[in-house]
Amino acid sequence: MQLSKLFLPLTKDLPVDAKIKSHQLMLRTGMIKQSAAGIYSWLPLGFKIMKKIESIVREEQDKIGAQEMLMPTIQSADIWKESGRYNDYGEEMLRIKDRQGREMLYGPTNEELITEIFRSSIKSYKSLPLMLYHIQWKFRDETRPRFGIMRCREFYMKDAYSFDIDDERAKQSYNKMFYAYLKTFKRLELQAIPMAADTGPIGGSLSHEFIILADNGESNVYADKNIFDIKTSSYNFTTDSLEKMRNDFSSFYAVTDEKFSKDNFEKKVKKENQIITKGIEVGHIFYFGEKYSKPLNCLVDHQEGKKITVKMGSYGIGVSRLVGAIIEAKLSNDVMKWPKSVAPYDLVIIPSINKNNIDSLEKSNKIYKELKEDNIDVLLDDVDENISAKFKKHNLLGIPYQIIIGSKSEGDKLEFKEVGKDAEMLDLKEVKYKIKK
Ligand code: 5CA
Repeated sequence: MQLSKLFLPLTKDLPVDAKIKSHQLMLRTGMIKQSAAGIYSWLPLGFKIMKKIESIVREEQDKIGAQEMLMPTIQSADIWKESGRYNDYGEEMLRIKDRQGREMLYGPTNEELITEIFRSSIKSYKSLPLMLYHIQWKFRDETRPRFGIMRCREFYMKDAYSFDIDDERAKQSYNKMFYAYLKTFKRLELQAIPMAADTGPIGGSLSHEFIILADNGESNVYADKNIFDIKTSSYNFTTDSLEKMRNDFSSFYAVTDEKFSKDNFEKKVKKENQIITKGIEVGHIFYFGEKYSKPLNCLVDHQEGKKITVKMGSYGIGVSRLVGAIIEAKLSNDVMKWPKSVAPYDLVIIPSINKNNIDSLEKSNKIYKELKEDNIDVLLDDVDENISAKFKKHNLLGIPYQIIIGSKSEGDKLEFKEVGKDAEMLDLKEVKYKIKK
């Protein structure tokens, strides 16, 4: 892509309510545009990054055997009345009437709808275990939408649902998701800590929030620092190993405000291991057994003609929130570096276009074509502005690798830089090797 053609409306004047660095960066680099309070359009740069995050989330769900589907954003109020949540959900739910006067709503989550789909299609225990997920927009009429897409009203979520015949097997499904979450966040180069959590309006007895440490996080975090040393790679996808993984995490104190007790913290965690900090919730998983399947009468035939109520869990990841969370974790001193797995481009070519360097754009164009032919997703900064303005802009865009075509790049050797590291002189073959590695 040539930067001169990219729809990238950079902003200099930030609204006063852009208080945290991710919100500011997303506006400055034209990733999003607010259309109403807590509702945003995703412009090409932001959308591309979010789609890459979504792909990683999807791949890790598929790997554990969850099946993707798509439910609508608009739901009928009827099933919510059956579960009893239509009243309980309160003002956070956006209620709508269609032209026939039927009560509808914009889904804040999908436990009811998925249970209805399951109960009308699955009759036998032989179809279990089953895990289904979709990645879809949600709406919650938050009282105070803030921090840009971090706490907004319309947001993009991966929500998965598990169906099992008994508690024990349901916990195995829970552990599989727990594992998939750790792997997902690792691929996003984030350190996410699972923490025992309250279940709120979703309900249930067992729940974990996945929290990323960040100064601007909304959650206060109290943890034993040893929890950061647990290596996900030391577990495998067997029932025993997954159970051990969850027990290992549970053996260390790690909670947010709702579960915090000063006495317990001081009793369980040695002074030198105590961490008190802030974090961002990027995922939340719940085991709630029969909370929805019972009122919605979701039964399967079991052996000897017995019918049993299915046991369910639900598992959310804030896909759009993750874009902001990654910025909070990776932006430092006004220099952004996207993790390679989700970077909007693999590499940017920055020519210094000025009178002394008329060849630089031509040379850049040649390199650009060659890299594209080799399937490297490259951005060419062909905008006519001075080099220091360009560097400033690219510090914010955060493309992890740069080729700078200026006085230093001579002959075959190109000035190549990985953001945050020293520049080196490489030929194009070496550049390709580095990018593809
Ligand atoms: N039904 C369950 C699991 S599928 C559920 O809705 N869980 S949740 O309420 O915890 O939301 C899941 C994830 O969505 C959260 O961990 C968070 O990352 C994201 N999320 C929740 N509310 C918002 C919001 N207002 N703005 C942006 N992301 C949000």
